[in-house]
Amino acid sequence: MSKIIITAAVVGAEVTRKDTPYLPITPDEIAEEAYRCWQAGASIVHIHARDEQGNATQDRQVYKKIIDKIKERCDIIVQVSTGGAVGMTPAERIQPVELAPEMATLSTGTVNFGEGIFINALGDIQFFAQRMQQIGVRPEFEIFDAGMINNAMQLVRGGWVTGHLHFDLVLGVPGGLPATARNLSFLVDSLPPVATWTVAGIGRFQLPMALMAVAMGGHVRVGFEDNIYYSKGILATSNAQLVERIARIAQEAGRELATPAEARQILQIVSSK
Ligand code: KMH
Ligand code: ZN
Repeated sequence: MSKIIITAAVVGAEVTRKDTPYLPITPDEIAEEAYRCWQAGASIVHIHARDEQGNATQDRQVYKKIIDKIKERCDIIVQVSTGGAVGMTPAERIQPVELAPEMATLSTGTVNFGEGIFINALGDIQFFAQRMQQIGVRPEFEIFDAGMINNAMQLVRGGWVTGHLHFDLVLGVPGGLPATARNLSFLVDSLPPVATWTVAGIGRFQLPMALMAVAMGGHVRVGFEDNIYYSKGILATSNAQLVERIARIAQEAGRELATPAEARQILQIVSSK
């Protein structure tokens, strides 16, 4: 079986300190959490930024602080969010891409997102994709529902995205595709054969979806952005704890962990910064 890439989504935009006291918020805290996840076996860290009040921000300077502090500590691949939080404008959301990180997320469709609507109009998706292509940032397609794979392939056919294709199948968002084995299998079957994929199960579906990905040869995403619990009613005390568990299980199942350098090869990220 191929090596497995673990992505740690350490903060997100929605979780608050009221939900979990263990949420990293400041650049130092987020960088330290990324480092601990790297030590535990993660090779990608998916980051969002927070302002001093703990609210989601796409401010380029805050992202810069986080990225610089991560790079001081380890060689984990930094993947910035272009999703930001519901209600942000495309101009706000694109900011961290301008820092030329190795990767960024690219959501390819609009979806109900709990009480809100996560809006991704076609023109905006093309704008994000174009800027990533100009700057040399590898996109990870964020797929919240089946039609978003078609939208991603439309971007590929239109030349907005070139090179290796990598998908994050986000299952279990209220308003998106539910996290079931059948849905995961259906999405994976809908991808082009050359693509790589990871799965992000939301809430209590994080672990079962990750287990399926381990068995199916996919990659996994864990972390507080998607789930704050270690088990029913018991908060995880760090993102690293969630990484450690899936790293241990994956290795037991014969999936060696990809180092960041190996993940760069698998995802064909050319420039190692
Ligand atoms: N916070 C969500 C509305 C991404 O990072 O690209 C969008 C999100 C996706 O988190
Ligand atoms: Zn995110």
